[in-house]
Amino acid sequence: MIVLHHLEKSRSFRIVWLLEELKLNYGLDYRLHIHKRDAETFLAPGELKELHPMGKAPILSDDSLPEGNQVLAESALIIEYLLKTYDVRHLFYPTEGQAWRDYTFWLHFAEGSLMPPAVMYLILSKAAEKTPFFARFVARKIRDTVAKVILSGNIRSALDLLESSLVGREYLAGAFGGADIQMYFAVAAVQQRMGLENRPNIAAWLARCEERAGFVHAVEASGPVFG
Ligand SMILES: N[C@@H](CCC(=O)N[C@@H](CS)C(=O)NCC(=O)O)C(=O)O
Repeated sequence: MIVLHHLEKSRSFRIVWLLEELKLNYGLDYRLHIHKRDAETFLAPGELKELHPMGKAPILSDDSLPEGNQVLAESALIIEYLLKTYDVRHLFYPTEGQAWRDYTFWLHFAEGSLMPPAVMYLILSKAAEKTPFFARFVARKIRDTVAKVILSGNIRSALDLLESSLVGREYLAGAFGGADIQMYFAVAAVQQRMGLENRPNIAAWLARCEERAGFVHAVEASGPVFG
């Protein structure tokens, strides 16, 4: 049995979505365990640390793996594992050529290049909002300066690259697949916090992702992606 430990309103939504796509196409069954965030800190609850030393979601276990190695963390690994093991018709991942290079690039770009500045911006924003009133102006100034000097430039470059990569194509590696799932969360998070400015190809790609039955089922199963 596959068990997914999902943290509410988090990037582990990706894996719920992928599992729903696999369920629709292959009848793959899985159990979903939804963990609540700490109301005060918004962090993951301590119980995730009992499953994996990092204590972050997603965490997936599959009892068809060898004993002692049944627990997986990191969204990119989990996506690769699920596709290599269960997507036997290669519906969601290309295995060679430019399509494979595009798939692998975006699979890693999401966590390696786009999420770090996006999360940093989110943390600075949250810190500014939690700062006592008399010092909040200063905290916001720090956030805006860091955002202007480092974060916005990196995020803008990432969005520009994505926008141009989507010219004339519906999905990141040609056909819909694991790379779209991995990137969707990162891009939708940026859209939520900072907006996309005028990037019609990205907006159309996000909408295409959200229309998929697998995406809709994943939201039904796990709740809203953001909160
Ligand atoms: N690179 C990891 C990141 C995992 C991660 O940071 N997960 C977040 C979910 S958005 C988490 O569990 N945050 C709660 C916490 O850090 O306590 C992945 O892609 O799986």
